[in-house]
Amino acid sequence: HSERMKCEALKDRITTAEAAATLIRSGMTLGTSGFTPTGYPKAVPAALAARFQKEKGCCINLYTGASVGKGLDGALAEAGAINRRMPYQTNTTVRKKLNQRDIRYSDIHLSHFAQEVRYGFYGKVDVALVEALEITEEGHIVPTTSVGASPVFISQAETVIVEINTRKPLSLKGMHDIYQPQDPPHRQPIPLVNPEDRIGTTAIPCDPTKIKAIVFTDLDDDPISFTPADEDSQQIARHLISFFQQEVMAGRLPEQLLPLQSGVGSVANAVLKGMSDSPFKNLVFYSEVIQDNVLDLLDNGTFRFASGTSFTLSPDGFDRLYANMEKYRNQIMLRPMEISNNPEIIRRIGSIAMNTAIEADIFGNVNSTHIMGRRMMNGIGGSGDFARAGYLSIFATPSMAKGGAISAIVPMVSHVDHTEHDVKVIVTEQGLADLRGLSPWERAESVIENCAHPDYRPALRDYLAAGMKEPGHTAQLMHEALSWHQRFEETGTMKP
Ligand code: 0RQ
Repeated sequence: HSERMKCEALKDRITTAEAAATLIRSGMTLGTSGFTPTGYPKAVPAALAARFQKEKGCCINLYTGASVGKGLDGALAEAGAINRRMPYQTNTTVRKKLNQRDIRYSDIHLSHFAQEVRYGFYGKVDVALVEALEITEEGHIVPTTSVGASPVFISQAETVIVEINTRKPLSLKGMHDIYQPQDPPHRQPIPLVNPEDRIGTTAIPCDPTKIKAIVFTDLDDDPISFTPADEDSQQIARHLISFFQQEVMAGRLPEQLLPLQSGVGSVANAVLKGMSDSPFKNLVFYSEVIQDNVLDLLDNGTFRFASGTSFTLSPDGFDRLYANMEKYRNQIMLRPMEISNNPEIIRRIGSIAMNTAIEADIFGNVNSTHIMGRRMMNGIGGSGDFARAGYLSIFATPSMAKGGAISAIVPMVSHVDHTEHDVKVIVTEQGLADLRGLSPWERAESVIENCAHPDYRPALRDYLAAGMKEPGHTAQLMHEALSWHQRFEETGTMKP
């Protein structure tokens, strides 16, 4: 154990997962490591969920970086033990329970979440539970395959529990860059000017007296698999690449573009994959998650550097990373999500934000979270951080869902995550609408003619024509705006 637990004073804190879990009691708020199903604690949550299964009626608030593995939020949700959940999730049991209003879920911009925990907006964090590669001589904590919100949980919590995961190779050490901003009104500019800049430490500072339990484990993260890109997604990627080429020709983007951000989901994956077939080389990626296709893009020279807050890799992807650490060490950096998603940095470096919409309306508002206005899918994640502050903010979606029964281009979105003021470009497999500088009715024409599926274009044109007969600025029909969603709920299709 001495190779990974270097702090002499903490030797007597090494214990079992069951004993460590007794430090977490009903009514507490637990802040854990993990951002996407990687780098989250596994042994203590399993012991905790088993205990809560037996002791009925126990409940905790669970805060994480973003989504985590099913052994953490899924197992606790199955035990009926989650009261509040923040700030993002993708687990099926959690999703079901929050849509039944059994779990109180607050869907928060990821860049806001970390600082607002520090401001005390969400109450006290009783226990921070984090996965680590090692504990240093000083008692500082070296994270594993994600950083997420661990620095803020560790700094705020009274009690820290560390799971040292021996399955994660020590060669990951040095890939992290931990920096925590000061609080207002004395906040200094974050000294990150280039995406490659190292501005912090390789371990998360921690007062060692707060570390009450250390558990050794060798449990694996949940395996992640990716769906291969379908034809629609590949078409979206082609539209985007030709848009970037036009922007370079027009002098609005440099030849190496600007740092790219890519969201989660199958469409976002396909877009990144499509960059491999583009003429662009030596690009920089400043985003949240480093997926398998980012390794591909680094290997084939499309990217020269990638910054994120987590490695969201398949088992093969991890094998590749670990086998080539000396190469990737100079090309990849993991940061706290408060930095990866920080609007100050995103605005400074001029990020090209590419995120996915569930639906978009003809005026440019985007819904990324709610199905039919009511049912929560995942959450806003970091899409809003990048969309508002980016140089360009792009939203992609296939033009139809559910075999054509749903148009992803609607008169009015059933929930708004990204407003028309933040959305610069909408792209579907049909084409791309560049909304910059357009009036509401010009935007509507562009979205209908470029992005909507031909099956739905006539009905959208009729809607716009009727709206234009009403007085006002935006051609919206109050009595019809959500009638497409209502029709779907009543008849199973949005088609008239
Ligand atoms: O339903 O699961 O029943 O098959 O929605 O749709 O096409 O598989 O989309 O995997 O790309 O995810 C926006 C959810 C897209 C994701 C979203 C149905 C469709 C399917 C999923 P099924 P796809 P993707 C930073 C960036 C927000 C967070 C974010 C997301 C399911 O990208 O969560 O961007 N984004 N974070 O059939 C009804 C419609 C629909 C619809 C699709 N219009 N109406 N159902 N579906 N369109 C990253 C982080 O923060 C970690």
